[in-house]
Amino acid sequence: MNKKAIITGITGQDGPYLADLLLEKGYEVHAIRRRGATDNTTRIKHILDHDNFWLHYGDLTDSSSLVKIVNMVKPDEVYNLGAMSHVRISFDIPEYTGDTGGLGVTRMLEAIRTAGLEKTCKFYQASTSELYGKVVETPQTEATPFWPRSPYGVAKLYAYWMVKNYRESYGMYACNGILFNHESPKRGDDFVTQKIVKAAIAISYGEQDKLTLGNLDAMRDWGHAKDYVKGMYLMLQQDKPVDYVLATGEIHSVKECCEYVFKKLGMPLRWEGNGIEEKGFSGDKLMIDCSEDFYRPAEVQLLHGDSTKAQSELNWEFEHDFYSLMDDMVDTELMKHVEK
Ligand code: NAP
Ligand code: G4F
Repeated sequence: MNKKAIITGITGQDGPYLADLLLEKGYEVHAIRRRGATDNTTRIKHILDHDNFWLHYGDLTDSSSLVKIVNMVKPDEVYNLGAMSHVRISFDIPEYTGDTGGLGVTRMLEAIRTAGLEKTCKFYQASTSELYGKVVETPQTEATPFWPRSPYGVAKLYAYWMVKNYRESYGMYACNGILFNHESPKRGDDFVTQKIVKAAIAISYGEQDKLTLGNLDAMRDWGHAKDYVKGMYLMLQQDKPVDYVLATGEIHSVKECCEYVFKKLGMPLRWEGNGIEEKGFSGDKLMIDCSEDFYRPAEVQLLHGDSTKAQSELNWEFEHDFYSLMDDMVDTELMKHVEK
């Protein structure tokens, strides 16, 4: 019998990569999508007709839909990737962010329990390095204390503890993957790496004048989503549920990301000014400036992960470093431009 998995967040970045991986492994994949006024299945077009892939309408804010789907599918594994995942926007919609990313996890765990599957169904929670927020030690490991700095981070902290609580209270195989930033050609347009890639290409084609960003000095540990979904899968294939950090251990600033991408497109950058006044030029042309609009009320300045535990206990490996990640994103976006 094929294993059955439910994935929430199938229309986002990670969902499609995880679905590809599980389908390759012979799983029957049931994915939950929200109804949208516009088509939100662009990233899963290639698997919509796959014999082992099913889409169900549901919502993490709607218990009845989750209960119905879990009861019908009776999954072996649930990967809970659904959330309002944009940190800055979580300050604009804090209540909804908590409802989806926090309470949504409890709803999903309860759906599994009420279906009587708590001893057989394994649960993966998409936890995050945003839990570390105002970091108290560097690099961050599974033992580093948390200090979230946004409604998003706080919602995910509640979810993190609910997962632990269901593990301790009901003996559920439930674990948190504490994932550092991971990107890909499927990354949403309003996250910084994709925003930089798309703007730099549009500027190089004369379709956009300049790029406006927020905190250029923020540092992130950026990996490739394709590598990270393999870690999610591995976390559910062990004898015991354990929480793991996934990270590359390599950090770069937003400014370095701009420098690499613009240089790759033949527009090397030089910088003038500081803070909000800092500007990036190529030759004499203004390419990048900054605006308060893209800062957060509380910034997370540095995230730097240590994934030694996942590497040694799960044999998790990542193929992509920062440069090959950015190359993949730029090359894919360039190809789309050529095909337009
Ligand atoms: P993403 O691209 O923003 O995708 C989020 C997904 O959640 C989308 O499919 C979205 O559906 C769905 N969703 C939002 N609200 C929902 C609701 N109320 N009910 C059901 N589904 C809902 O995020 P991602 O980058 O793939 O990340 C996947 C998960 O990992 C998220 O939980 C994120 O917080 C977490 N995470 C991400 C990173 C990272 O660097 N990418 C790092 C750590 C943790 P729509 O298309 O309908 O909006
Ligand atoms: O790409 P970002 O929006 O990602 P952020 O805030 O680190 O969050 C992502 O990673 C988390 C894991 O650590 C996930 F949990 C979360 O769901 C999401 O996937 O911003 C990266 C950095 C930030 O410091 C931000 O202040 O880039 C800085 N930045 C500078 N200018 C900008 C911009 N970010 C965005 N989105 N847009 C800008 O114009």
